[in-house]
Amino acid sequence: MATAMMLTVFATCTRSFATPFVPMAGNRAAPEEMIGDPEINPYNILSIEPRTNFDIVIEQTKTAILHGTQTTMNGYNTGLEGGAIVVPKNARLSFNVTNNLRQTTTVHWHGLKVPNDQDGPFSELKPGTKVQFAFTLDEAGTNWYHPHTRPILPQLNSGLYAPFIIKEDYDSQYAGDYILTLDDWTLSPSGAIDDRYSFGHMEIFGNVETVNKRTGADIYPIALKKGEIVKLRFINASTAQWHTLSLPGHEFRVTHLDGNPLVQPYTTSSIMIFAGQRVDVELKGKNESGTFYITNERDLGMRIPVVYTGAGIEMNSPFVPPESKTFPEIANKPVDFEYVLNTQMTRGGNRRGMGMMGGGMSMEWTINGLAYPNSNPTNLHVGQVYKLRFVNVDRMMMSIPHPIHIHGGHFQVVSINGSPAPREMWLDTVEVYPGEYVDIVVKFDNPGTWMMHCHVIDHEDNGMLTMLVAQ
Ligand SMILES: [Cu+2]
Repeated sequence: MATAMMLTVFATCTRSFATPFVPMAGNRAAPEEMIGDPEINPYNILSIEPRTNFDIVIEQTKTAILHGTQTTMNGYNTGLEGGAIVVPKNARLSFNVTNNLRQTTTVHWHGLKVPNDQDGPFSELKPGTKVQFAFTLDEAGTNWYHPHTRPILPQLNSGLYAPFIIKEDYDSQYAGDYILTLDDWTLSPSGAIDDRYSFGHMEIFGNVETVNKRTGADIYPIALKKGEIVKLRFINASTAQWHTLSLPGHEFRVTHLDGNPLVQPYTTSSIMIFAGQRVDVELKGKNESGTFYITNERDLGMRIPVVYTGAGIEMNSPFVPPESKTFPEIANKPVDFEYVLNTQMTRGGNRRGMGMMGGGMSMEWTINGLAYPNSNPTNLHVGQVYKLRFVNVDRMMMSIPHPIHIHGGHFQVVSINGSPAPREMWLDTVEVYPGEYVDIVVKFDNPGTWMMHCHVIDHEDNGMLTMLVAQ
């Protein structure tokens, strides 16, 4: 009872979020002279030739996120930095995956439109075993891959994620093409990943933030010349945290959301990226010298240096916007299925993370009042267009937007709180703010049982997951 009252008292207001974290000393930005050579950034994939075959080894690694410490983590080894995969579109791809961990895992290709049996969540990979995936992708874009073995939180939090880039022909015309995978970690002073996830500890918001698993002055710089345009591919691999990124004195031109090219690209001074989402932007050089920093709303080490290296040749954007593919008459189409997102107290259960409340009680996150595996699947027909509504009625303490992710393809965001979406937006993960609702339309081209879940992994692990069964 006391706990329930506390939750009510601390109910949050829409779009006004407390961001609790455990501050950690020694993680502040370093002076400018400590920035590395701007010409050296292994996450600049401009010169990386796309390949159709990859061997992926899942293994334990050690990384010095904090100076003088070693963080034991897990990772994908593909031979490219950070386990990256860079492939061409319209080619038959194959991936030979070996699990060298002592735990069972799965590989999910987030954002890729693949046949259901290649999607990954149901293909268990036991320790010491191998599995092969093969598929063809006809759309370029910035995606990523990560485990989907429930509970997902410990594996994703252990650093098990990597970028998956399908290159477009014109990407090679940029002056640079950078992958920037964002994450936050709860690290002890010795550098160990804090794996307790106890309620009140609030692991979901870490105390160290990283770009490509590096923090502060260790983050690789982006080299830029006046007049040139570079492409920046942001991926949010955080299990819950969102990042609002800006670069003083500059604007971003957003070309892709969740890997999908925008019919109408737009210019903005800041981008917001929720767990699971990707945002591709163009950045044009305005100066010949100086260093600027892309930062987010916190001071936990996410500072990406943009280093000017002189005057370049004035460039025009190579980006080619696609034709509109919006479904006809979607604005007036009635809602086919509604999903009410909420939290509730429950007794017992094998809950982890934020779900643990003590006293035999735990929290669960629900869709239409039910937590997975009790949630009701939705039956759909392949090739038919459906309008889905997500209503976030969650008013509990620490209610945060639920980024709802659907496997198996992309959906179009039609409206937010009844107002038309600001532009034609195709996503695979859409944020639904507390007290708000979002309408999307989706059409499955491939049959199968597709997951739909919150990409705040604690919410997913504690119930906010259901199935869309396309037949
Ligand atoms: Cu959620």
